[in-house]
Amino acid sequence: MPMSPGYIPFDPHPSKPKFKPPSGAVDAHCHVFGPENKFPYAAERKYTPCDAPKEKLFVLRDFLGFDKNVIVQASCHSKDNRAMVDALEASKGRAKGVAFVGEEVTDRELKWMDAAGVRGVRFNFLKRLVDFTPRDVLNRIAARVEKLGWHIVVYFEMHDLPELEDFFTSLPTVVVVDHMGTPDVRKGVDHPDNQRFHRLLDQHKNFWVKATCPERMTVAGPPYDDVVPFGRALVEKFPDRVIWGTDWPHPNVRVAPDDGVLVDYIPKIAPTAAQQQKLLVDNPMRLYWR
Ligand code: 0GY
Repeated sequence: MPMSPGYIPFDPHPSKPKFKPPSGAVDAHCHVFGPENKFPYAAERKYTPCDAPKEKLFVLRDFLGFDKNVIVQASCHSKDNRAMVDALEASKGRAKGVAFVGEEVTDRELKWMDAAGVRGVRFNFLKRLVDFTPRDVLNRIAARVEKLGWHIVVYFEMHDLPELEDFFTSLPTVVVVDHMGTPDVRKGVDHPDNQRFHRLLDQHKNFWVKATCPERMTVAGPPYDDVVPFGRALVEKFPDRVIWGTDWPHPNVRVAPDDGVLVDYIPKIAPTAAQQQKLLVDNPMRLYWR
């Protein structure tokens, strides 16, 4: 089983951010891992994380000044969504979830997840994280989750967009793109690859985007100023379809980021109070707490 060597744990002591999120702010992309003795990691996983249980996520949420979380199923738990659902159930209505399922998932399991607060499934196209799933299988899953009113989160690398775009635009649900479509920041915002991604968002109003993960894309390092133009362009062009999250506990990053520094990045991409309100409250509430 291929494993990422030397998995880097999250920063246990993030700094207190200077930026205060508006009341009711949602961290709309984070994960829970384990604990392994209760929720073992999947045999087919491509990396083994350190435990990052719900209790630690909720402490971080409060420390950073957030009110709610959206917990995204990560590939190290594969299709076993129990740790994520357990966190939703413990959150007292303050967390919603995005699951990872195969077509063997039963209607009963989908109902169980829906009742717990799951509002979407994730289609992951990163070869280093998951094995290939045929499009017809994904189409059948899409048709089933559409009936529940769920959306589909897509995670891909921007250089793969040309071969994925037709499939994405054929999906019948709202489609939420992870991590700004993972642009190469060295190429700049105006590069044709990034402009193609903006065009996709422009032409398909069912597409949303997460202005997340400057720490994954940066070349310069913290405070991630080289990534600011990318997040800022999305907030300016698509103010009603953009959301933000920490990505805690940051699987597979080279250097564990300080979550306080990530929160202080928010006003750089969303400088006005109106933009911050949409990015952190109105948009995620419309998508997940409707
Ligand atoms: C992320 C990023 C990663 C991992 C996962 O599902 C996952 O394992 O999401 C990654 O390694 O890029 O979205 O948090």
